[in-house]
This record gives sequence, C-alpha cells and structure tokens, in this order.
Amino acid sequence: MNQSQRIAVITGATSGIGLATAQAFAAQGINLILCGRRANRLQSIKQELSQQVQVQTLCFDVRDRAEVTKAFESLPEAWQNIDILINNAGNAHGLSPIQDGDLDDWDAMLDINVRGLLYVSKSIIPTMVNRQSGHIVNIGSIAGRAAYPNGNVYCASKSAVASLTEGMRQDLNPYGIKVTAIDPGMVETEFSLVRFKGDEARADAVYKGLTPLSAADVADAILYAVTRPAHVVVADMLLLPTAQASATIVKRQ
Ligand code: NDP
Ligand code: 8X3
Repeated sequence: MNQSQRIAVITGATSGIGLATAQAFAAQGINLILCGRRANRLQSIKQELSQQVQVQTLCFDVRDRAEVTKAFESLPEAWQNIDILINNAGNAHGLSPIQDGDLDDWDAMLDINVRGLLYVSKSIIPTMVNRQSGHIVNIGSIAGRAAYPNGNVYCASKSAVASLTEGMRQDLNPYGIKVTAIDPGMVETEFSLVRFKGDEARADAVYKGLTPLSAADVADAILYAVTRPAHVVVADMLLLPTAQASATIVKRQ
C-alpha cells in the first residue's frame, strides 16, 4: 500500500497518543489532518511534521457539534477524501466513588469520549461510505472491558466506545470499511494530569514503580493496524505494560 496517497485524521493530536501517532504516521508518509483545541501546539506540530508529509490542522472542541461539522466542511476539496480516522481525543475527569461523583466531570467524560467521538465520526463516515473504503480506529481502554473501583463513569464512557466500535464494524461492513479498537492499559501521557486536575504528585504516583506504556508504544500498535493488507482487519487489540495484568493488578517495584 502506498502510504503517501493516504490521508489520516487524528483527534487529540496535541499530546500523548495522538501526537505520537501523528509522528509515526508522518514517518511512513501518511498525510495528516491534526485536531485539538490548543492552537499553538497544533501549529508547532504542523511545522515539525510538514517536513515529512502534508499537514492540515483543525482547531475545535469535539463537544461542540456545530464546530465539528464546520471544521471538516472547511477542508479543501483535495483533503475531503479521508482514508483513516483515529478517534483518539478523550480523557478522564476525577476518580471517585459513584456517590461522590462530580456532575461536571461526568458531563465532560460522556460529552468528550462518547458524543465527541460520534460527532467527528458523523462528519467523516458518509465520505467513506461514498468511496466504499476507509479505516476507523477508536481508542478505547482496558477501562472499557471491565469497570474498576472509582472508575465508574470513565469506564462507562469507554464501554460505550467498545460498543460503538462493534456497531460501526457491523453497519459499515457492506462498504468495505475497516473498524478497529485499540485498548491500552496504563500509558504515561497527560492523561493522569488531566484526571487529577493538574495535581502532578498524584499523576506521577500512578506510574511509580513500573514501566508504563509510552505513547509511542500505542502509536506503534495503531500504525500496525492501519498498514495491514486490504483483506485484513485488526478488530481489537488490548495493549498492556508487562507490569499490568488487569486494571487493578499491577506489579510495582
Ligand atoms: P492526553 O491528555 O495526553 O491527550 C488527550 C488529547 O485529547 C489531547 O490532544 C487533547 O487536546 C484532546 N482533547 C481532550 N479534550 C478534548 C476536547 N474537548 N476537544 C478536542 N480535543 C480534546 O491523553 P492520552 O494521549 O493518554 O489520551 C488519548 C486517548 O487514549 C483518550 O481517549 C484516553 O481515554 C485513551 N487512553 C489513555 C490511556 C492512558 O493511560 N493514558 C489508557 C487507555 C486509553 P486539546 O487539549 O488540545 O484539545
Ligand atoms: C486509561 C487507563 O486504567 O486509567 O484508560 O482507565 S485507566
């Protein structure tokens, strides 16, 4: 497959897994549409990766339906034929028992991780259907496979992503569109800093005493999935650090 003919949209490309995926794709010649809310980061990443591939940036909040639609409609015609969609934007807000949950945190997780993924998908899937080709990669989580204590709403949001991945694969089967779930365990990114609202000590403690996955490790798995031959789809992949056996069983030094 000639990667240089392909165009990939990556949501949440300003940090962590999304940024590492953009770098991995650029190294293979895949042209990029990078999305996120932090415009300055999008610009500096564009500057870096434009040395390898063609890059467009779209600055929007996935929660805002109108903004999402407008952003994709604003793409030049040559960029409308999107081959790969990486639905990666997402995060956790808080970690507390259900009885203590914060309603704003719940709204944020459901709006970003579930509704946002749907809004972006709705902007792109019809063009894939028209062309009878495409590949959607949804970034789920080990959290979507079983709930863990205090994870409640975040786990539910990722469980919804798992269900949507299956639903998309079924509905898009007649059109030859591939749908993949990549479900990581612990990956050291800005994830825990966001979850704990900027508390660095609490975020660092999550990865203390073990070697977590890096964003590049997950990007490598995503790259593997999108470079399989036309007749092969990676349906789903659970990717864990060696020290992690489940969401709650982690070997620390
Ligand atoms: P980061 O916090 O490093 O990256 C999150 C990305 O999502 C950022 O680029 C951020 O960009 C974007 N984003 C967040 N909110 C919005 C929004 N409202 N609108 C648009 N973009 C948004 O975390 P990760 O790289 O770890 O997370 C990426 C995905 O991986 C998430 O879906 C997460 O749930 C999942 N995941 C992470 C794991 C981990 O342990 N780190 C494990 C399993 C899954 P910006 O702020 O510029 O908008
Ligand atoms: C992120 C991994 O275990 O914090 O999805 O839920 S975990």
